[in-house]
Amino acid sequence: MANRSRRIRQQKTLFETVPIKLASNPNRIIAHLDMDAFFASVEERDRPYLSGRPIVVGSDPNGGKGRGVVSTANYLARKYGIRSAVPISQAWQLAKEAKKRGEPEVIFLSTNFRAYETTSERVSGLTLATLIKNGAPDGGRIIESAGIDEMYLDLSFARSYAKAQKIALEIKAVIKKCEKLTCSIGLGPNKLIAKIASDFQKPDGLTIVRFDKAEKFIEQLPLRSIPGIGPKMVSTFEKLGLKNVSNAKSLTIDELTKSFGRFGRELFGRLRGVDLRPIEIPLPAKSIGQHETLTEDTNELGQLLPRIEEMAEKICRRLKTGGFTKFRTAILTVRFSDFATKTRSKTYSEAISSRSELENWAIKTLLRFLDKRENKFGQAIRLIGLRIEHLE
Ligand code: TTP
Ligand code: MG
Repeated sequence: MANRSRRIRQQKTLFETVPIKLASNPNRIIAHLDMDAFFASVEERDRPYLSGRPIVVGSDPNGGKGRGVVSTANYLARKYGIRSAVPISQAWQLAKEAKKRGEPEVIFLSTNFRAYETTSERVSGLTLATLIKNGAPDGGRIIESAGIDEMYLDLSFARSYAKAQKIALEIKAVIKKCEKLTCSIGLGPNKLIAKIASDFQKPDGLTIVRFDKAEKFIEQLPLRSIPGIGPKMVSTFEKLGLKNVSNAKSLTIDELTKSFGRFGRELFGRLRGVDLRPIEIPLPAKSIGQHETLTEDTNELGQLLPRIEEMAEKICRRLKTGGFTKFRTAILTVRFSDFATKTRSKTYSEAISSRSELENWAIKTLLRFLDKRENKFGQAIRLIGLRIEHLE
């Protein structure tokens, strides 16, 4: 035992990568899902007459005098050099040149965020449903939204890359079938590797990089493709004579910290394919909540009432054992059988302590989800959750 701890201490000082690598969990499997040419794909899907044409979504090109930028271009328009953040006037010019060469004309469209947001919500619902169907813990920290068209998934519950791959393929198939959209997924031991992998074989790709291959995978990439390394950092590396990931690994943590401040330590790990960031679900600080997936989807009040009563009771008990007496905000979450999830909250002007008040509000709010007010199609409920915040 003594020998072993001396050996680890020695390695720690001799070889700085060891403590960082030891901290990684080899059983973690993380996926990053990113929709392909998202805004443009939604437009193409919703207007079938655009199918197969180069599409640019962004601000008004105004005959080449427009001042905004391109939000995104589909893959056909990208062939003309048009992509996100390119000035719309330049995109117009590139489109004009393509047309002169006799290539298909580019269609310019303005953004329609509502359509992208609702599509994004449905994609998240379909993904969550597929995960739960495959044995993921319902209500667990398994999905982190990372933007309108991307999310991280914790597939560690799959226990093997083979199973995780099967789940990823199923998610892709479900999204394709239900939303008529493609996405690309990366699987890896952490968020960093998964994110890079999802971009590796776009569109409609699936790239798997296992724990033991992560460092080699990162090594062959240009520095710019490591998330967190922007053009400014690349030029700092270049000034130090370091052109790629493999060169950059020659720097110690201290040297990286000197050049890049506090991010240096994180960077030391990233250059080695190590990333300890957890899947994060933005949870309100200092809150107490309960949720329950019902044994059977239902919209019968008689089945739901006891659940609410029980949750209110447990929450108020935990409020007291947590050293609080009152709360100001109550939140009810309802997940329907199609996985659409809705939340309603109430903030009291003065903090309250009453369990029956919490219960009454929750039941009154739940009733809205059982009739036409909040449930037009009479869907059954799959999960209910109750939470209190602003504890005093
Ligand atoms: P991305 O996922 O970066 O791009 P994308 O989905 O269009 O294409 P890819 O297949 O390469 O993933 O961004 C998602 C959406 O966010 C994109 O469709 C439009 C929007 N967006 C902007 O509005 N401006 C930008 O600069 C970028 C990068 C994206
Ligand atoms: Mg995308």
